[in-house]
Amino acid sequence: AAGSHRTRRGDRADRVLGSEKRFGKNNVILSDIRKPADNVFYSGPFIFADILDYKNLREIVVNNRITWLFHYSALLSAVGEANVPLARAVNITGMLHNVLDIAAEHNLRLFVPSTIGAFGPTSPRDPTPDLCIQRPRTIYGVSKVHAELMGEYYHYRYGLDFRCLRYPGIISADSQPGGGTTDYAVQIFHDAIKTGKFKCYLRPDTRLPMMYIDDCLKATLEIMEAPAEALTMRTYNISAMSFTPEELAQEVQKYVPELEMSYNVDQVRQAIADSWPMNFDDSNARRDWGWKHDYDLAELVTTMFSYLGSDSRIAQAN
Ligand code: VAH
Repeated sequence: AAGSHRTRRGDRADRVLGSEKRFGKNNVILSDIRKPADNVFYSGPFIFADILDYKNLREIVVNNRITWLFHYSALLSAVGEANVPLARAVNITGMLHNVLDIAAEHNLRLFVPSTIGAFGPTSPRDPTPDLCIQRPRTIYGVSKVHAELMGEYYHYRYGLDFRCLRYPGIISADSQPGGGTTDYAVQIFHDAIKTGKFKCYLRPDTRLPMMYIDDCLKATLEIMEAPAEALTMRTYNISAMSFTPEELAQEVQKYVPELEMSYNVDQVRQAIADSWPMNFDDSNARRDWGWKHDYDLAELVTTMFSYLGSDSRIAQAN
C-alpha cells in the first residue's frame, strides 16, 4: 500500500514505487520467507522464496523470466553474533551455493549489498577507502567479505554481472530495527515520540557512517542501471553522513526538546562499532557513476519526523 505521507522530496512511495513505474508494475517481484509488513511501500507481486532452497529459487527465476536479482537475505551484525550457525547458512551458503550459481547459470544482473561491517579494526577507519585490508570480527562482516570476493570471482571467471555497494547504517521510518549495531539510530525516533526517553547502547561519541533509505534506494538503482563500461570496480563504498549518538540526539531534540538521553553501553555492540569505519571514502562511486547523496543529518531527522512525528513537534523546530 503506498504511503500516505509526503516528504520534502515528494511521496516516498512514488520514488520507491518509481522502480515499478520504471520497470513495469508486474515486472518487480518482492520475495521473502514471510509476508511483507502492512506498511511496506509495495503493491506488486509477492512470492515466497527461501534463500536456502536452491530448487525453489531456480524455479522462481525460470518461471518468472527474472533478469535482475537484488539479494537482501542476511542476518545483520549483532543478531548474527547471537546465532553464528544460522548466519553462516544464510549469509554464506545461501549466498554462494544458491544465489551466485543461479545468477551465473541464468545470466542475471545480480546486486548484493555489502556493508561498513565488511571492514575491521585493522582497516583504516577515518576515512575507509574502497580498497584496504578487510579483517572483520563478526560473522556478518566475514560473510559480506566472502560475498564481495565470490561475486567478483564469478564476474571475472564467468562474466557474471555482479554489482555490490557497501551500505552505511540505513535509517528508515517504515521498518523496525533489524538486529544491527547501527539500529540505535532508528530506535531513537520511535522512543523519542513514544516516551521522550532513549537509552543508547553505544557510547555518545561513537561515530558511524549512516544513510537515509531514499539515498540507499537511489544508489542501488543507479549502480544497477550504470553502463558496465563506467564501472572500474564491482564493489563500491557509498556514503552520505557520519554521526555520533550525541550529535543525533541534539538534532532530534530540535523536534522533541524533552528527549532524555541515557547511555547503557552494550559491550558486544560497542566492540563491533569500534571495529567499523568512522567515515567512508566513496570517491570512486562519485567518479564512476555520479553518486551523490541527498540527505544529510538535518534532512534525515526532518524527514523521519515528517513520517513518524506529530506536526506540532515540527512547528516547534521551525
Ligand atoms: C548492522 N545496520 O548494524 C546493519 C549494517 C552498517 C551496519 O549492516 O549490522
